[in-house]
Amino acid sequence: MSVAVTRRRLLAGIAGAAGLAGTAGTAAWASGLFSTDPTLVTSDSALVADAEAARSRVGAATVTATLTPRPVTLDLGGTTVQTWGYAENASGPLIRARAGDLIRAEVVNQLPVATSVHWHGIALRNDMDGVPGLTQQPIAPGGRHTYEFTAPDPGTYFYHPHSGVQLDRALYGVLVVDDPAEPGRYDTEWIVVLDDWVDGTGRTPDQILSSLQSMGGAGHMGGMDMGGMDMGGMDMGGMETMNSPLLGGAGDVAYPHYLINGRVPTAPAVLTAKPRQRVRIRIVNAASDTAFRIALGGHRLTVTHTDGFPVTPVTTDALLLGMGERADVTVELNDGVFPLVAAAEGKTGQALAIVRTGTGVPPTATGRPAELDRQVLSTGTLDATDAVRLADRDPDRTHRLTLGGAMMPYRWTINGTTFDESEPLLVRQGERVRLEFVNRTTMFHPMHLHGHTFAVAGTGVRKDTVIVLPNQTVTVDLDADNPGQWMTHCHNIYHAETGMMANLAYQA
Ligand SMILES: [Cu+2]
Repeated sequence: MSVAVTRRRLLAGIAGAAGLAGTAGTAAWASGLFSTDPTLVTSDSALVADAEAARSRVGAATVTATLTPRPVTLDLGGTTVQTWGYAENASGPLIRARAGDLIRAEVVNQLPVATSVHWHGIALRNDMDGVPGLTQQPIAPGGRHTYEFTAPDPGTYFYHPHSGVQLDRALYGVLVVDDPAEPGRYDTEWIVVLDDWVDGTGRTPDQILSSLQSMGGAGHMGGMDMGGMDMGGMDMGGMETMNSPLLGGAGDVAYPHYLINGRVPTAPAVLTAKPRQRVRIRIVNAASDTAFRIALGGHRLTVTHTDGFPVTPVTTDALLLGMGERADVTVELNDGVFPLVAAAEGKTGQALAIVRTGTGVPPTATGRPAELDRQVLSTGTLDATDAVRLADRDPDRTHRLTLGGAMMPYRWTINGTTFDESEPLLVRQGERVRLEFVNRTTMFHPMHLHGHTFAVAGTGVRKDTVIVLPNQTVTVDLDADNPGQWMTHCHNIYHAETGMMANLAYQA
């Protein structure tokens, strides 16, 4: 997800980049911060600082963290992998603050490549958004960078690099912003991080990206993976279709492992509580190419939040979460041992954790709770609570983002162009902006917007990442109240990296 630049802005940025010879080398960061385009609110604008000043709270606490992205050896549960991570476990360090707190995170880059940290879902100051080439310089190998921003809204968030396909390693962590007015209608809390895993099993995510591009998805026909080819270093064992009844084309990569909290299903994480306790489960889909269908055997899930923001609670058997989406659910626990399963939607395989409140036979690694095949809820159908509903207002401006692309050649586009050829989508501060995501492909795309939480048309549910199904349109509205330069992109990391990104650009 490195940012290339439009030709126009590249020309504007050359003067600024020239003085930075010797670092990073690519043209990718010759835009944005270094742009001399006077018509745009760049991340170093006084308007960005003004917005932060309005957000900051007198007497707020400061939460500090140090993130050291580095080569690590992880034990996924009998499977040991060499990878890159922020910690010695695949869930990453938890950062926890209260709404309004200042978060100060120092990043010490011990990777052999440049990196960055994006704070996914947070309506933060633009110059801390972590997009190399647009809001900052990349953090060079051996370099340091300090992120400092107010986290205004409570909720479940996460953070990860916005550099290449680094997210598909163990470079992510959860950021929980607690609500000072939390009603606390639960006894305990678990954090559940979902991931699709390949690194250290024979190929790196960068090699998968290369093979997708060079093979052009050979063997894929109309979004269907015919299997059998050497993709991702996996023996796919003959015919495999990556199609889902809920999503259509469900992914481009068959991963060897699916993880909950960094563990494979044969050595699952165990979550413990007492019978009849109410647990709040904060679920984060940190995967790069996999949506998950989640269920807890013997229970129903009451969804209370998605992407940090509250919804009218809905009880369901199972829940579908796309890449980059989060959901908070509450469950009143029965007495016994239960499987918490996240099935890789449209793929073969699943992630597992064990919920234990008493005695019982542990679930098997491949057991499939019946709840997975009952009622399955998609977060985009939830209703916003009145407290977070956007006021009724006609849009001042509408941008249509037509999503295009295919497996062969492996190239994903917005409005017919990859990001490096695209023009910014212009907005002005104070406007109500409508985005129409029009999907003309056979794949689903979880579309994410930085720095804002939009309202999905129809239900008003507030989200920063929304699934757009094949041949469907999802319309969202947002208040342009956070000046700067923001990415909107598919959160399939391979789609984003090969072009499915755009820049929502505030005009001065
Ligand atoms: Cu996509």
